[in-house]
Amino acid sequence: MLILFLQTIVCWGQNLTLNDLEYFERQGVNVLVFSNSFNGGFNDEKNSGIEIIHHGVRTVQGGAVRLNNTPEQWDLVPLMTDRKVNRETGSIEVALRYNDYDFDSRIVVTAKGQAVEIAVWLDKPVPEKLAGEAGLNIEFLPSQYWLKTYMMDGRLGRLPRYATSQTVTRPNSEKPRQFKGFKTYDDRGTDRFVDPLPLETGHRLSMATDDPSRLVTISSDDAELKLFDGRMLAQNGWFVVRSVLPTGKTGKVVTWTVEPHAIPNWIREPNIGFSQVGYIPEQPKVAVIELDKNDPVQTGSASLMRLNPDGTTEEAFKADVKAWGPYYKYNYVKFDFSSVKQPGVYYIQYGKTRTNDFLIDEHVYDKITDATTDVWVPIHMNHMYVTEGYRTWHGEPFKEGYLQAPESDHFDLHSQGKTTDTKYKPYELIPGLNVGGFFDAGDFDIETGSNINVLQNFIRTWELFHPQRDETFVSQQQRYVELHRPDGKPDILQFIEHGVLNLVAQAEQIGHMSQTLSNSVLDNYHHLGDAASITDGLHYDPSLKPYEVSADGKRSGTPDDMWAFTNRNPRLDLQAAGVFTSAARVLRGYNDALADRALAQADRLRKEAIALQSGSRFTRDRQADADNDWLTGTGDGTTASALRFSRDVVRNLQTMLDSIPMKDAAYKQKLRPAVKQYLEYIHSFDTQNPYGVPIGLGNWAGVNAVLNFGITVNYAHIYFPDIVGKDEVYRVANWLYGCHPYHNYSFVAVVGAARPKQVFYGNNRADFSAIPGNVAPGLLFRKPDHFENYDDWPFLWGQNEGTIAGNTQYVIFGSSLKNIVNNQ
Ligand SMILES: [Ca+2]
Ligand SMILES: [Ca+2]
Ligand SMILES: [Ca+2]
Repeated sequence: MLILFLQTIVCWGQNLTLNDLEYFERQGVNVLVFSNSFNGGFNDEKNSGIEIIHHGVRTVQGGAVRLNNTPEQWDLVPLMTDRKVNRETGSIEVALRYNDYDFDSRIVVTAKGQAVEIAVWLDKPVPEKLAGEAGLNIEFLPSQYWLKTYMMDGRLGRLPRYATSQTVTRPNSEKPRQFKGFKTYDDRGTDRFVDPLPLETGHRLSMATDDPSRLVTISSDDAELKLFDGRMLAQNGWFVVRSVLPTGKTGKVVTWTVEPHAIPNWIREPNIGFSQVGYIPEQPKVAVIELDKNDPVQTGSASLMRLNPDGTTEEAFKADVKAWGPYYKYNYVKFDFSSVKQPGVYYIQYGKTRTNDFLIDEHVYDKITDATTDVWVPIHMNHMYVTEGYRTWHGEPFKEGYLQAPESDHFDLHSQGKTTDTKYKPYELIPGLNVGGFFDAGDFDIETGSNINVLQNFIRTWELFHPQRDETFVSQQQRYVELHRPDGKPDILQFIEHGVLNLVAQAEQIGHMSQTLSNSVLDNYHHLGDAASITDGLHYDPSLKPYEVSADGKRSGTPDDMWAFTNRNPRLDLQAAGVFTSAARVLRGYNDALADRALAQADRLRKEAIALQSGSRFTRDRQADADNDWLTGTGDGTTASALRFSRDVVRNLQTMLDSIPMKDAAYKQKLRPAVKQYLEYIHSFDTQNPYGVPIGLGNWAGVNAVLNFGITVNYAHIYFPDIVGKDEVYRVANWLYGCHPYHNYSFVAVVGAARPKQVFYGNNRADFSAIPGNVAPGLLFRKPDHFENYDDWPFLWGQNEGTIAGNTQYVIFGSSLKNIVNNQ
């Protein structure tokens, strides 16, 4: 009792302190102050400002001066113009600015015992336009707070699972400007916007009074606290606590005391990383165990337990774990059970932590690409009705076709310049584009570059592996796709045909490749639901009033038609020419008419693109052309002998490996030094991080780089098994299927027998669901030392959105891995 008592005293005495990484820390609590800034536009805006990592989970973010009760993705964000760390006062000060309103503020965060004080300072009063709109906000992650209790000034309430609070409407003139002047909402001609009303108002708020791991108390004597539900406006909204800044005042205008509760002596449970898909008997099997830096158990042994078919459990193997060392905020040890080769069902036990079960079996990799090719890809076929059993995934989208985009500095990184580079006038219908193509990702545009990637990936898959798998019915004539209904045609050929149909139509109708076929208005860009209902299916007719439909029922005054962004990019045209040449080769004998159309456009685009860009970029673009037309042999591989730097090997080895089948033995021999260099590159990851793969630190997590790495390792092994041994090919599979930081779930939806991730940023994300076969970007890095992949909150695209380019790249990775495993 005495010892417990003393420990409690020690813990109560532990204060938040400013650490070397410039955030406030005590055991179980990290408070970050603009370690990550807002971006404005493309980057996810739910990743910035003042953030709290609470018992290992980043549950609070968005602390900043904001201009809305519940800011959406495209509401204005403050620009951080300065950040000062003052170690003497134990405080961090940031200067924030809204250029649109010439509005500056400062936020000073100071450690005060176990709490932080967050204060807003103004040198000039809030501008009149923002009076009553500018406020200090902070946001709480709904999936970690819903169904939990809160208390405001002694009044209790429960945070709702679904947004059901109240709203009012206000004149649009009162709404602060949104990103580039766009609007996230369709006001149906009312000229009013929706504003949520608070769930509660007062001066002392406790969030999650029923959960010590999530309990945060906020109090303010000088300002009123309001609690809002951001999901009233947007499904990806968070719970928001806000104090409106007073008008006409300067100096310290709002002061909050924020105290995140810390569970005494809290230690994060070990995360045992292993492959949820399982292992084949002969492969290396190493679990990576991620440990809290305060975890006293950094050594000891782990066991591999076997679940026998008679219901008994036995210890199959036991060994000491080996220390790897620290990597960012955690420590890592490894448990090597490679010696266990007996097929069976196993789990890992380390201390009190046991994993779910997994297989050791010859066939664990046999089905790793099926969900992606049979389910994810056909669901992303645009301009088709797509059905599966009793369920319709979507009707036929965009029946009204695509209009020529006018000049626009647009969203989603798109733009249209002053000229159209086409024979069409702005807003004129460009005929014939509503055919074929694939939805980009969690959104529904046809991103031309990504659609070219899809074709490259499927053409490579076809030419390397000739997969005859037929699980999908595709009728271009009926514009109808049915999953799990074989139609006698290999699905991959049908996907290639579908991709070519759109891209060739672009070349024929526009004269060159579009940048994108995308949404004209922001209010339908964030669409969640049936793709066929994004637009009304009627041609836009500006002579009609908004929302009016013509007497013949074919036109409407609603400006919802999609746009084609048509500024000419010869480099993109060259890429398309390359892929058209390859596609024609594949489609010959399957769809000769389409193969002829593709070849005709390839020849024309190539000639025109080269003529358009004489001069310095010519050589580079010829190389791009060769990269993409990878099997035609136009890339002569001369770069191989000129390789001097290892970064060239990393970048170019795949292209050179792909050229081997068309080359002589001497060419392959010339590649040997490059492959040896690549092996050094592979091994460099063994010391860079505990997982042995390239881990990205960008705002979009690094699965594409990991897949690229995996594909190159696989081909280096296929062509040079004496240099790159077979053991290397399992690195990326382990990472994808569960051996990674944060949690041990498979990053591929439904793949990973026992525990794939549950939620992804697919177009069904509002249902907290996934589209099978999706590959998550994975592990998102938040500065300065936190990796994250939410599995209860799908809405952060940098960690949970799958793309057509990435998911078809996964098909190549998976196909090549299966090929290596099954041809042993
Ligand atoms: Ca897009
Ligand atoms: Ca088929
Ligand atoms: Ca329309």
